[in-house]
Amino acid sequence: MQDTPKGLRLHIGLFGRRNSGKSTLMNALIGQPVSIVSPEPGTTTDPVEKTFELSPIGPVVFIDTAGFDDVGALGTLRVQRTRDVLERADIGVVIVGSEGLGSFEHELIDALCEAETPLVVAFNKADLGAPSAEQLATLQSRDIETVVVSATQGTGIDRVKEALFRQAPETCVDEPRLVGDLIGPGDLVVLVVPIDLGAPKGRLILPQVQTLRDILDSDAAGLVVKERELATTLARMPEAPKLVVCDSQVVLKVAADTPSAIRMTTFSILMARFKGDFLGFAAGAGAISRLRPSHRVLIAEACAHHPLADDIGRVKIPRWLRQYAGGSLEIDVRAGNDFPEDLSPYQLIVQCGGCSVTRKQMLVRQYRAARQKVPMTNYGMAISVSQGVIERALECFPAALDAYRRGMAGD
Ligand SMILES: Nc1nc2c(ncn2[C@@H]2O[C@H](COP(=O)(O)OP(=O)(O)OP(=O)(O)O)[C@@H](O)[C@H]2O)c(=O)[nH]1
Ligand SMILES: [Mg+2]
Repeated sequence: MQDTPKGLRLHIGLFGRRNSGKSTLMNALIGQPVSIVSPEPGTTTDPVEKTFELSPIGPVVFIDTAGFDDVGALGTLRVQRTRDVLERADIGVVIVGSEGLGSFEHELIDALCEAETPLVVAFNKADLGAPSAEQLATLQSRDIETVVVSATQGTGIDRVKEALFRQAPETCVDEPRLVGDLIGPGDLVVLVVPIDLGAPKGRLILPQVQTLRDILDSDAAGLVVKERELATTLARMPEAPKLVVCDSQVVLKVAADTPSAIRMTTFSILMARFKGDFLGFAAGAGAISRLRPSHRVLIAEACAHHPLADDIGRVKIPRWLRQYAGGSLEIDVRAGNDFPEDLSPYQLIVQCGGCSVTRKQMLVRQYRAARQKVPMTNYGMAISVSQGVIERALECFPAALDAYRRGMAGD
């Protein structure tokens, strides 16, 4: 973290009236008493900056500021400093104290909105009383994210972090390569693409196209076959390919037809790495082995597609999971943005590949599951587990294989 130049870090400004609890909240977010706290209004005079590794965003700078309602000659100067921070913050947190939303908070919110700076409104001091439902609703109707916290009690702090992550620009999240780091110039990769009823007419699907593109970007060569032609194609090749990548639905056949000396994996596994926290998904796949009858599973689909008769998320995966658990499971399916706030009733979450969501959106979901200690995996990994080939498909990712095994053990 120390190597990241300060200018490249995301700057998160904390704003609000005097005594609203800005400094207490900053300390709670960081987990250290960096900023001075006191019951005396006007404790923070100059902006206090603290760099921090805010997982999973990465390095950020929190900036605590003087109260926006400060008065007097000195107070006016302090407010000016706070306005400077308001201008340079990448994200603003507006902290509302016991007085509720008033003209100062509205001024701050409007200034941030006008500058198109993403913001989160934190209703603090929840231990002293719940915020007004009407005020919460007003902000929500403006699409402003709200969080209820008690900075002194430490409740809701993770929600603030999750909200900050959601509000952070996409550009602050590094995107790993799809396959580029597994292959080199001149290598050959075989892609196995089943053309079944579920395949769209006349084209390939996005993960397949993206993988092909990454192969070309790596100055490598890609060969595309259906699963039926794989064995003869491999037998005909004078040199073994560097990697075989297949659709999860044919993973069993492809694992059988690919000699063990050749590395193989699935598009879903590559996408899990590209789109989310790969090790988290692998550990979640391990947790499938801990499913027992009557456990509750959430199937999360990122988009609201029209389900097919033998839909993967609604029919196939639930069926496999029930077989795995050896009895009936309670399975809830949620589509689109309907990802529950409270995940604690679930023993497992199985998320779709997420071709329609960004990496950041996926990481936010995984963060929410992780902080509630609910294992989360994705469709492709779940399928490879159900087919008994997950270990083979993770061989080229030793850290993920290790995470999977730890997930099985429940570590
Ligand atoms: N009950 C309760 N008190 C809180 C909470 N957060 C902060 N306080 C108290 O509110 C007072 C002000 O907290 P600060 O963090 O110094 O507030 P501030 O917004 O930084 O204030 P200035 O620096 O003066 O602008 C302190 O006495 C805190 O202990 C909370 O969640 N619940
Ligand atoms: Mg302060």
